Amino acid sequence: MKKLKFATPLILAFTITWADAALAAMQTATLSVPGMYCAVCPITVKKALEKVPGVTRATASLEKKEAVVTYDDAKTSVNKLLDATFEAGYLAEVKGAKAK
Ligand SMILES: [Cu+2]
Repeated sequence: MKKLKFATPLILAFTITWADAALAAMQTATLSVPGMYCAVCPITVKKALEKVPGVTRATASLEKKEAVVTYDDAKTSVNKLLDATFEAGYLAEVKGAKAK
């Protein structure tokens, strides 16, 4: 599984510099998205997050008013995730981030 995730997207990074690639890791960030108020909101947020290059998985919960995003920190950052939700019309903030 891990090998599959790494193989395609990171080959270029590995080629350019090994050091950069070695620092790359899958991260999971939990974003608080208080502006979600109906059943469509989490879908909009999820789609916006999934469009960010480097994001491998995004889920959004109306109930919890949060989104959980798995991403490659060599390709994107929490700030870019927040930008993406903002562009979709939702202010978000980081609840927590951890290396996976
Ligand atoms: Cu809505």
